[in-house]
Amino acid sequence: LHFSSSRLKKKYFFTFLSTLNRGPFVSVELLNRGLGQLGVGLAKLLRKQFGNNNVILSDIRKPPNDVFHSGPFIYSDILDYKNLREIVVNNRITWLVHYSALLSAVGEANVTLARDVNITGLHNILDIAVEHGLRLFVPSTIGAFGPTSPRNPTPDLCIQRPRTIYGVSKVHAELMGEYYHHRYGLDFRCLRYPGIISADSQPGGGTTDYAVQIFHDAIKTGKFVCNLKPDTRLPMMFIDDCLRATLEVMEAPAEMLSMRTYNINAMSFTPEELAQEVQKQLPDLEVSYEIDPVRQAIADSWPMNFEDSNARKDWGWKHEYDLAELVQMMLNFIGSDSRVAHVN
Ligand code: AKB
Repeated sequence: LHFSSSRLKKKYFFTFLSTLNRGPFVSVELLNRGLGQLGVGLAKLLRKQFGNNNVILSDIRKPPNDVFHSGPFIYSDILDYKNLREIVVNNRITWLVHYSALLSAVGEANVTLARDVNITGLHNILDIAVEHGLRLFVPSTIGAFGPTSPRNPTPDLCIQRPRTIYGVSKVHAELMGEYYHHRYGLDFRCLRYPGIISADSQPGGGTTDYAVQIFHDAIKTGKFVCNLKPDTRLPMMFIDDCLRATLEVMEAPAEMLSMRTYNINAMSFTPEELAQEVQKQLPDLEVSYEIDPVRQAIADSWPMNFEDSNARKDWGWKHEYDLAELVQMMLNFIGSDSRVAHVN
């Protein structure tokens, strides 16, 4: 019905699904929210551009009602290869966006589950993509670097010896994707995301979560307890920039890509700098620090600044949001949301 132009022939299959019900240690809210924000956000963007019915979301859990009713949704388990194949064939899928992963902090608490979802899940996706000639996007992260990487700034190509299962699985994804590209001609594309800040959802088990939580707490209670030291500098990005970058690299003509895995960046700040920027709008905000040693050790091994000149040069990456605009957007969004909640 909708296949009148070649553009509309594309179908995207999102696997931002989780395997939560396999592990007893993970809170459903944490993992699902963390992954959902990007998958759902990207799906909205793609649906706007390519039509609602051409973008299929999948998960092993029923998503919130607004997502569930906003377009096609299919139950699917990343570890069930036959089911993945069935979905791809039955829906004539041509693009695959693979968001399934346990993030850094939650992964350290559930290494076996993280290994299953992040590594075995990726193997299934790679095989499906090669078998069916799909274009594949897999996000990577600043977490793919470690304490022996240059940290300020971190270039695209350098030592990668991460110390988390999340980081190890992401280096594995980068290398496997690139290997399948060279070996089998797979159209694999990958961006290393900084900490992504979104107002749509609660944080989801990552080390950069503090930079989302501060906005919720600032508006709800006027008090924020930060689990990283005040001078911990990490690269960050507002979600709208991240989603646009993802769509841009997916659409970039292959000849523009000199690499298959790119760093992307927008800004870099510390908890102290973020708190000061929020306090410009909410001067009564009280910030204190209770350091989480696991998250702090992870953050101390990650890039402080991310070097993304290759993305800028090759396919024209350009961020729009700096710290001040990010804070404004987050406060507007969460503020208006909580006012609506109060009225209701
Ligand atoms: C995390 O903190 O684990 C993620 C990431 C930077 O990949 N937000």
